[in-house]
Amino acid sequence: MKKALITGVTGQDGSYLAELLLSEGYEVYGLVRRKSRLDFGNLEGTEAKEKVNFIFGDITDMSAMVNAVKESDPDEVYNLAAQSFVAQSFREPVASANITGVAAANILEAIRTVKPEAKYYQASTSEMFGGCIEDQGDNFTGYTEKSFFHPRSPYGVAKLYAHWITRNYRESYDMFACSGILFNHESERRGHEFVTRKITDAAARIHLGLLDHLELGNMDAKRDWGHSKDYVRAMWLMLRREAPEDFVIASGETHTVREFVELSFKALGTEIEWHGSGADETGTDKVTGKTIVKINPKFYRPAEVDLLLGNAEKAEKLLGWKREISFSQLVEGMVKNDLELLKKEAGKI
Ligand code: NAP
Ligand code: F7E
Repeated sequence: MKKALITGVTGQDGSYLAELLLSEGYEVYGLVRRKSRLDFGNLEGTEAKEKVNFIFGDITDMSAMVNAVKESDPDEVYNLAAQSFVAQSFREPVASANITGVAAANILEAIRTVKPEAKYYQASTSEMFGGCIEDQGDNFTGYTEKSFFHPRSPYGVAKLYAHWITRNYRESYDMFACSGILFNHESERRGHEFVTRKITDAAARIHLGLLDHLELGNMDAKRDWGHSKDYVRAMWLMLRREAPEDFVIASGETHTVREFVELSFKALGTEIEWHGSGADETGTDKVTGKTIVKINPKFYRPAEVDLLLGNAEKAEKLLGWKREISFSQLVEGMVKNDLELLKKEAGKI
């Protein structure tokens, strides 16, 4: 029986990855932070929670990571733990650097000293590319493993450190250490602070009469969105290879935040009409004329990632990876899930 250690097991990806590895017959160990209130995040209420062996520790603590590797004796280590919210990284640049960046070295060093033959996966990100239109030039067909990096947030800068230290351990110590450069991926388990879940939750609330309108920042930003379930499969496939290599994982489509809003409301039978531009833009319900979307500049970022589009050709060829959940299925699934959750909640009251 193979053994895997997952940091960030309570998060969106960590919970789906734990379920995938358990279904593949792995013994799964999950690193959990000590909190004042015991909380297993996205694993709460799942069958996986009963099967995962939890180890308490913080990835910023080197000794905790040595203990975690000793206790789990893993064949594979997936480092998914991070301060993963880009907007927050502008408010907490140093904490983000320590958790999202430098802590990767704690884990790599723990593996090197305790179990150097263990395979390591680093959760790298499309944020490292930065998405500047000027960088992309004409005939841009998407970022690949060979594209250059230009991170536009403290989060992106921190992730770039983790990305390079992973490559450095591979080249210096011949360790199986690789990175998946994953583009945005969402799901019914996405945190409510991210734009997709904020939109699907608000659309469901507005539909049920629980919220007046939704407030957003930059609706022109474009993202390459996929489903987390498809993306965690790619992580596992990367560690099944004979030799470590980095891979871009993306859907190959890009959509604006505005399109995500339109599709979310459409899933509930509401068509939106847009008026004005910039901070004055509003979205109204085509039938009732009521304003249901407004701009609030407080959600703008000091530096924005304008357009993300990935090219996952290498992963498709060498890993046999293909996404199975389309953009419209992703949006509809998230909206329906939020509607059900809110109805259940209302039933309880
Ligand atoms: P997420 O839902 O925010 O989960 C982050 C996880 O990290 C949580 O389990 C959190 O634990 C844990 N964590 C945070 N700080 C920690 C610390 N100091 N010590 C130990 N654990 C800590 O993130 P996600 O969306 O699943 O993403 C997984 C990874 O992929 C992250 O590294 C993210 O940066 C990266 N990534 C995500 C995307 C995406 O679009 N989702 C794209 C590219 C890369 P708590 O439950 O205690 O908070
Ligand atoms: O923002 C715009 C915002 O916070 C997406 C993380 O998983 O993916 C994620 O980072 C876009 C940005 O995700 C609001 O300005 C407009 O352009 O959902 P987000 P993100 O920043 O792309 C990458 C790949 C990761 O690695 C990260 O860990 O939406 N936007 N209005 C808004 N964003 C938010 N959050 N809230 C708004 O009201």
